[in-house]
Amino acid sequence: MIAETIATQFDVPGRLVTLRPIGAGNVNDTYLVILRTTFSEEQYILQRINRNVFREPAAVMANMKVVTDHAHQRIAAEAETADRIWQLPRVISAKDGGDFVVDEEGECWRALSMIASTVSYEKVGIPEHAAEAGRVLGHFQRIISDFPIDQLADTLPGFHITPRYLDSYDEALKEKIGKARLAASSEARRLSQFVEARRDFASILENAREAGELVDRPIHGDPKITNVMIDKYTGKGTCIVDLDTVKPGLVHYDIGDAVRSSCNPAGEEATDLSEVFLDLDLFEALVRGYLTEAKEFLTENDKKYLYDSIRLITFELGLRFFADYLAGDVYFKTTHDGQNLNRARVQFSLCESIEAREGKMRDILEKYC
Ligand code: GN1
Ligand code: MG
Repeated sequence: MIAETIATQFDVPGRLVTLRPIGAGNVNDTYLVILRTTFSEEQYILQRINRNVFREPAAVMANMKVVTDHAHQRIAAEAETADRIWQLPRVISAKDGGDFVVDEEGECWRALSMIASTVSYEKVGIPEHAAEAGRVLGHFQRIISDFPIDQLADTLPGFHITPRYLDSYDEALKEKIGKARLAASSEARRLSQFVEARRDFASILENAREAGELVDRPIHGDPKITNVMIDKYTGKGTCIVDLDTVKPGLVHYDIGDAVRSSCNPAGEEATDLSEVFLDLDLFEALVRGYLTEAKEFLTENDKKYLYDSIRLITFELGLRFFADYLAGDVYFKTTHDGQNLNRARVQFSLCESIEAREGKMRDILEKYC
């Protein structure tokens, strides 16, 4: 169903003026909706939840509701002493009172409040931005760290369990299309060797969890730099958006994802691999910002696995893109052929750069932990 028909079904005053696609998400479709009344303008964010990825949109929305309610209370309680106004979108109810609207085709739509006067970027160029990305993630994790995980549904089973992505990769290679795509490209074969050399490493966080060294907590799940909103006027981070992957998991998934996304100045869609690397200045800034908030809740065991989580989540995203390419581009949205293969090349290249900088990265982590 067209978004225009859905846009008027939420509890926002005014008449619909326009609606335009925004954001660069690889999963959901996102629009900015503008409505006007006689004396004001209202804007909100409308999203169609990708049912191919999120099989239970109702559970996603239930998680989002309870976590944002909790986070809003924590933000209010700390407001007096905070160095900025921290924000977080709230779920806007539908006119029928529900948390989302289901259209005739069974697609689920939700509305979220707009965090005005903020911007987000696809890449990080300066350490100040990386520091804000770290701070915003640390702040979010901290204010939800006391939320009981048994009240959160697992909305995406297997998410960030790296060995499971290896299984999907192996499955993809058994199919006709996977075999054909591998045979057709020497670059794909090079990437498959990259994967083979890291098979054992893929279980490092899951092994630590099984051994009881690491425990599940509420996590964001997708703290890539486009989800970090920066105040247009002050340059400070104000919030993290895209809360549909908030669920129980290891905080390491978030840390790894934030670093791989914020410390590669070339971004995820780079085509020239020589521009892809882990920038240590951006990394140091991100770690400094993150630990300002996270020092309070990270355990000694958590700290032990920080470097590995960065290497792992970068490898994992490369593997996810690569497996999706081999499976025929069925998960991540693409705009052109070979895009997922290229995205995989970028993440694997970044992973190599992270491996080459292990000593320096560990020193930086040590300095701020
Ligand atoms: C997807 O939809 P988006 O762009 O926020 C993906 C993340 C990846 C990211 C890479 C639910 O996030 O895990 O890191 O693409 N989200 C899901 O760009 O799979
Ligand atoms: Mg997302």
